[in-house]
Amino acid sequence: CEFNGMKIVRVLHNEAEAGISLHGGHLIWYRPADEADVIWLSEKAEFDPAKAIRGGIPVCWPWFGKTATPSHGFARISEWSLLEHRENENGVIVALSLEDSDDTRAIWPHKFRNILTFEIGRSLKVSLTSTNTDDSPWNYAGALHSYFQIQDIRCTQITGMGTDFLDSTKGNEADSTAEPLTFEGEVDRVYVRPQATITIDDNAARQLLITNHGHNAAVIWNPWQALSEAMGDMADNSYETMVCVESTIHSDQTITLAPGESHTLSTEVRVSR
Ligand code: TA6
Repeated sequence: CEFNGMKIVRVLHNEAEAGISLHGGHLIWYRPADEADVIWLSEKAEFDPAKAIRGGIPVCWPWFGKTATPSHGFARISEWSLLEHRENENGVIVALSLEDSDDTRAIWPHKFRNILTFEIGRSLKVSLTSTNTDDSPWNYAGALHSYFQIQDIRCTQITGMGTDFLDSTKGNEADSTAEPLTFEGEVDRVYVRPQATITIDDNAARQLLITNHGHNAAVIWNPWQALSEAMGDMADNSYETMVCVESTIHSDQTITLAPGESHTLSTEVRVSR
């Protein structure tokens, strides 16, 4: 169906509801039955085919950050195709695909196939399988750049990120913190040795358990007040109710795929009380 002029797949199941935009292969909401939203979507999000949607789960691929243009790669601003949708005993499975085209090869000169699978039920699992369909190896980085809905960033604690990180607000300077991680200002960090499961303690009201696979880093981001005010697609105080925790293949540690090889990056989230 349509949502703000975009084609989306809307999932309505007794275990959960979700919306997935074909623009970007972007999950824009996920709500398990009898739960508040798990994924944050900006109230000022722009649904423009040339831009990434602010919030949800953007797919950053085949690079992470501003190492090239467009920022965070082209996957999050590409039109994905619906491959299949079906039900199993846990909920609904939706799969999208994105393959190289003249447009993508003009930006990144390689052949590829990406399959993005969403498993929507009491938990949400997003898996991105990238395959080299070319005749020579290529490297890639990326992230499932999940924005999580929280009650109050000042009352949020995060564990499982590990201690060592590169600080993107200080030119990637190496630093470390003790756990749990709390927030008093802008945070933009690449944690280099995260645990497989990261926990967001949301104001002691609920925990979001995030389990990642196929990653080699976890990024955490909250823009805080000044940056939110500077962004046209975020309300001034909206940083208070969001935090990004990202299953990441870091640009310093790209993954190499030989012809025919595949790799899967995934993230799974479930609510615990
Ligand atoms: O993942 C953190 C980050 O790379 C930040 O540096 C910040 O810029 C954020 O992503 C959002 O990037 P975007 O290109 O969506 O504005």
